[in-house]
Amino acid sequence: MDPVKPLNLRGFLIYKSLLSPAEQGVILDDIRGVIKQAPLFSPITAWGKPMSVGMSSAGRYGWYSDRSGYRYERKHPNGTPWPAIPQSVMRIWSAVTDCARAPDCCLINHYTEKARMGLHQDNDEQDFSFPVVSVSLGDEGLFRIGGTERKDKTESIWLSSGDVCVMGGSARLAYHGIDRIRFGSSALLRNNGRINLTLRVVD
Ligand code: MD6
Ligand code: FE
Repeated sequence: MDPVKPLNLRGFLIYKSLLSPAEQGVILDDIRGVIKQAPLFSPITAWGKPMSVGMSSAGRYGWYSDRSGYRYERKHPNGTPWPAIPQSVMRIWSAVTDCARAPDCCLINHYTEKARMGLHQDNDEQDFSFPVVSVSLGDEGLFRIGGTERKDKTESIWLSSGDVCVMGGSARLAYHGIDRIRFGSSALLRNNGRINLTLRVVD
């Protein structure tokens, strides 16, 4: 892991191939361990529809959604505390941010062939001066980036396995989403698909 000058797309800093295949393998094993304790589930949106993306979390908080809205919870829906964020993932945060604080949530998003994530802002956290760091593993995902208003113009970039993206500063509240997955484009996951990790400081 050797962060060189990132690509800057509207304030989103994108480190292409920051993680070597060996590093990706270690992280994936660690995430599999997390998911064993805290199985993936499909959160229900405020509109009552299950999301197409499977989710779980590690850390003091996990992201959760149901008909009462989006929020952070201390426990998995099965009633157990979220597992700790693996060291292999914590190291990425230290490599690409200069934050004194460690993240207290690692949200795990799992995409199968038809899954997508609509344009959204990450605004359920308390202090937007901390960045959100995202890690892509497995199949490529088409990442759409806009501005701080939903109507703002957008542009897209394919995120590949091992890419790391930092959303901070003026981009912290920018709209973004995943339009589609190039299913089968990576051999990292046994059954294909894409895993995205996002690290956040919550409270
Ligand atoms: C994804 N990512 O890449 C979805 N959020 O699957 C996000 O929603 C995201 O990539 C905040 C910061 C970076 C991200
Ligand atoms: Fe997001």
